[in-house]
Amino acid sequence: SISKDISVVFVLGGPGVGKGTQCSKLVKDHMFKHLSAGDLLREEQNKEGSEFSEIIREHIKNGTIVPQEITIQLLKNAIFENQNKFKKFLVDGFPRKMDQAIIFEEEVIPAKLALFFDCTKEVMMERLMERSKTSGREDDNVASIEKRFDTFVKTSMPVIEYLDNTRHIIKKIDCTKSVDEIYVNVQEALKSII
Ligand code: UP5
Ligand code: MG
Repeated sequence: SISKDISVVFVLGGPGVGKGTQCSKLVKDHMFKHLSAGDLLREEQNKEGSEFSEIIREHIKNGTIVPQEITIQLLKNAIFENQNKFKKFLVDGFPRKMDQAIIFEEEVIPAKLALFFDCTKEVMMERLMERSKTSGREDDNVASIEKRFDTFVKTSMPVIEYLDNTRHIIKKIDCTKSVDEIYVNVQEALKSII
């Protein structure tokens, strides 16, 4: 089972806002284990013989949310496998739908904090179009990006509001700035943990 001594931080925000970028910096400086839900899903999608490949591929291409039981199982396994080595976990890009938030905090572990990376759509689109030149990601094209934005606004913003108004664990960070300026604010927001 999952140890009660670990700290989980949710890292949330729209597509291309810079979740992965900031998590990589925290890993270098502060001994976090970084778990990106999207990366875990892409890895499962590419695993030979996975019964979930097709369903994951379809959801990622359409920018919709993979059924929560698949993602929660992947996260739970990854935390379990790493909890002897790490005490602090960055859960990046999750939860992004209400059912995921409720079930994860009930059945896996409640988060200590949640970062909300806030940015304009124009800036996020620009970052993703730049990344699309080299990322090889099947969802880095204008049609998929528009769908990811839609899902973020309709389905994921309510989770951020719940974590803010009901759980009181949201720290909002302006992510229109440079990577290093944002990182100063990220570390400040996490000072009770790092
Ligand atoms: N960049 C970063 N910060 C910058 C800055 N301050 N200034 C200038 N450039 C900056 O950054 C994106 C690009 O911007 C990079 O080129 C970076 O160098 C530059 P990155 O750090 O990669 O942004 P990130 O927020 O991680 O963007 P990502 O595309 O990964 O976010 P998404 O939330 O869209 O993608 P994710 O991988 O989390 O999810 C993909 C899909 O998986 C979802 O759409 C969904 O279909 C599925 N999914 C689920 O179904 N359930 C889940 O729980 C999670 C995912
Ligand atoms: Mg990412």
